[in-house]
Amino acid sequence: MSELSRFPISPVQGLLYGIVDLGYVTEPDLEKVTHALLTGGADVIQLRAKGCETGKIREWAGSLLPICRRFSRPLIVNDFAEIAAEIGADGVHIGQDDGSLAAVRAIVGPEMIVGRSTHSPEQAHAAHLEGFDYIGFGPLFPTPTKKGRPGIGMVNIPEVQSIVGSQIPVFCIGGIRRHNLQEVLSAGAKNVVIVSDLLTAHDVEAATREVKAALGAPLR
Ligand code: TZP
Ligand code: MG
Repeated sequence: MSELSRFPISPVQGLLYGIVDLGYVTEPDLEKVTHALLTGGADVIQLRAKGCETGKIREWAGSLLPICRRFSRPLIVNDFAEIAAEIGADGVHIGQDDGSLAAVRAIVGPEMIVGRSTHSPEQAHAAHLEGFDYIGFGPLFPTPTKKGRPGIGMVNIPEVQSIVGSQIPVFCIGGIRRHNLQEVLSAGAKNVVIVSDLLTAHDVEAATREVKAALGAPLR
C-alpha cells in the first residue's frame, strides 16, 4: 500500500466495509445496526442516506461517530463532504459524478479518507492516479440497493486488484451476498462491501461474523 494512503487499516485485504443504508434501516435502529455490524467485525462503516434531509444526515452521522470510535473503526459519510468535515468524521465517499478529489479536499482537508466509486478498470486506475484513498469497484451484479445499474461482472477484478489493489484498498461491491461470496473471492476480490444481505439478515451481527470468517481475519 502506498505510504501516501490515509487508509488506517493494514494490510488491506480481508476487509469488510459495512454500509448503514437508510434504504434498509429505519432511524430508530441506526445505532443498534451500526453496533451489530461492528460487533460482527465490520472494518469500516459508511452512512448512506440517499434523498434524506442533510440536517438529519448530520445528526445521524454525529450519533454513529462515537460508536465507530469505540470500536476504533472509521466512519465514512456518503456524498456530503461538508457534513464529514463538520462532525469530524473519518472520511467521505463520492461517486463518479460528484466532482474532483481536489474539490473534496478543499472542504475536508488533507487528512480525511476520501473514497471513490468506480465502475470500470479505467475509472479504477484514474481514481488511484488522482489520489483517492480507496475505491469501490462495481456493481459486480445488478442490485436493488442501486437500481437501474448493469452488473460489470467479475472478469476485471484480478487486474484492478493487482494494479490498484497493491496501492490502495479495492472494495468489490454490488450484489455480493453470503451465498456468492466464495465465488467473488475466487474471482480475485480481497475486500468487499455488503449492504442488503447484512442489513436484511435476521441477525445482523451473526451474518457479519460469517462474512468476516469467510474473508479471513486480517492481521492488524
Ligand atoms: N454502489 C455500487 S453497488 C452499491 C453501491 C452503493 C450497492 C451495494 O449494495 P448491495 O445490497 O450489497 O448489493
Ligand atoms: Mg454520490
